[in-house]
Amino acid sequence: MLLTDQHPLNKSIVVSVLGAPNVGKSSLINYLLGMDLSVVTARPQTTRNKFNCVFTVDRTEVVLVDTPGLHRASHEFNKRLNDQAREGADGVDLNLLLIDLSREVMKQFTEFKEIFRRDLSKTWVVFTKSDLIEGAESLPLKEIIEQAKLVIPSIQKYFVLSSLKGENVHHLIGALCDAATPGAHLYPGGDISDKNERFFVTEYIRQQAFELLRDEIPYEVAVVIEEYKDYRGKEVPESKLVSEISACILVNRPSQRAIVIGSQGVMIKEIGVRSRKKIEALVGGQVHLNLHVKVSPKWFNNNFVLEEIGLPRAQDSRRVWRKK
Ligand SMILES: Nc1nc2c(ncn2[C@@H]2O[C@H](COP(=O)(O)OP(=O)(O)OP(=O)(O)O)[C@@H](O)[C@H]2O)c(=O)[nH]1
Ligand SMILES: [Mg+2]
Repeated sequence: MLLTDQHPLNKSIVVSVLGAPNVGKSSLINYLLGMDLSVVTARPQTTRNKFNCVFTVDRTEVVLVDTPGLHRASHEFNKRLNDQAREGADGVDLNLLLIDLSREVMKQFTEFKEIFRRDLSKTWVVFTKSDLIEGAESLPLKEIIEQAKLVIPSIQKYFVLSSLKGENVHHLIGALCDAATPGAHLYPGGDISDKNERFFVTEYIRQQAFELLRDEIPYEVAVVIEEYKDYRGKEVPESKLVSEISACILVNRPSQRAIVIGSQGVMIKEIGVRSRKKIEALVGGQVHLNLHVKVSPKWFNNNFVLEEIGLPRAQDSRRVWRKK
């Protein structure tokens, strides 16, 4: 789109949000968006796909790219997560590298550099979870940043904030708006993401599975949509019904299927009730959600399933098992 199609004072910036798992990438994004769009849980490796989302301040559009946390990976599935993070930084104007203040700080820079395996373009460091550290602003962060620049030379400045409390986030917002350059908005029509509702439906179901299930089970769960009927703008069978959705929760082993269903179906019912609330808030109306559980042994090595859940082959992918 030509700039002349839009307001002449429009500005835009595309910003990746990078860092280790669980440092608060999605939480910061949700705070900036002012809504719970991205999935947040207390577990690491919650986010599995990179996606864009957008907020505007006056005439400035800020496009944020949420990414999975970069981590050491030997399994095919984890390699694909890391590749999503690397791709999330492709072609952006700026990278935000999030560093969790409640964990060892320098290690996060060195591990990031080692796993990211590329040179980062223009980077700002965002120290997160400042509410967990007493006197966070009096920490020797300038010195830490000087050391970090030896590892990642493209670091330009840093922020210290808490997405939980909203402390200091306005400094980051101001700086992002200042760094935006004149140009057309990439999402002029009011869209808030490059992913569609189906994607967020699977995310919200998986979020509940992450929160309600224990041990390794959440990591061996994937969600795929089987049927998605959207009645908006159509003649609807029931006046308030917006969509009818059937989704399948994939698990690795039969014993996990029994746990996800729960005694007399209580667990799957709870996952359904909780995720439906979030889905209804997203689509703005009543939703029928039909969930079931399927055993798909080693789905995390199955190229078809991985592609279905938006994780294409990574550069360092191995040959993976294919279903005949
Ligand atoms: N105390 C505190 N907790 C936070 C803050 N930001 C995030 N958290 C918590 O940290 C945990 C992880 O947050 P996420 O936003 O999911 O982290 P992430 O970096 O997106 O994690 P992955 O998607 O797994 O890579 C959640 O329990 C959040 O509530 C913060 O500013 N303060
Ligand atoms: Mg996340």
